[in-house]
Amino acid sequence: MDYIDYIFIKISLWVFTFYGCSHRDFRMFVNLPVRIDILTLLPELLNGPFAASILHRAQEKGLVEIHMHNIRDYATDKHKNVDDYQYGGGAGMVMSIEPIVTIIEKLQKERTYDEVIYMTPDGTLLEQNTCNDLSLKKNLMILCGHYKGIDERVREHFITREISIGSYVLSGGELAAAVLTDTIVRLLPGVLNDETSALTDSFQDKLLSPPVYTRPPEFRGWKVPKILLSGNFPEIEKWREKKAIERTQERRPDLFDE
Ligand code: 6GU
Repeated sequence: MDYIDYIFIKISLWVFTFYGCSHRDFRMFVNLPVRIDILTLLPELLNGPFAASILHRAQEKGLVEIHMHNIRDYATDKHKNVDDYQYGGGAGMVMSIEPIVTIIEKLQKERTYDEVIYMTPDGTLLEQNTCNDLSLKKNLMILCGHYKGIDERVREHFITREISIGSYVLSGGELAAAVLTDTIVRLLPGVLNDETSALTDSFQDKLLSPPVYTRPPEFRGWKVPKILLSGNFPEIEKWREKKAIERTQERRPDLFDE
């Protein structure tokens, strides 16, 4: 059944793309929840982020299913070991191949995965275009690394994408997986109340967002820019664009280079 779903989705995506429909239209049309399976040694680290706010609501609405799998449950020895010393010597443990492969293959028997993602500091730096791309997929598997990382053979034979969330080192891939999941889920149609709001995010058009204000119009003598109170929407749009460009030039000039 899942395989038939998959073929159906692939064919409809071609048809939609052919007729120039947006991917959001497509997602509305197939109306299937996105499934994200997270493989981790520390599921408790992820329960918090998924139990609140937008990620929680998206699950309640049936727009996304997030399934957590504890890699330790798939350890084969009686001590439930999931790591071992690295060949060749050196400090730090390496996550063993067997428990990880057992769970990946078990899941792959149940459905087809569009991507098997490994969260790692030496992966490709996460950018908005990757989030956009992943938000169009149906089944995603995310593997969180720990210690010195995972046995390289898992990466060679199972991983389709390796992602880092920045040039710094986290204790494990869990927080990075939470970041990645959030960036994907908020793009699914129906997740955000204001459907256009994800499209006007910083980065969606390679620009940072302009400054925003709300009431009161004056606080301790600090005034909201007059133009925003003018009701002149074409001029407001122009002002916002100018500010967005200024801000990008000032803070992230690299965004203009790409
Ligand atoms: Cl994905 N994992 C770890 N452990 N550290 C990171 C990271 C990922 N991205 C940036 N630093």
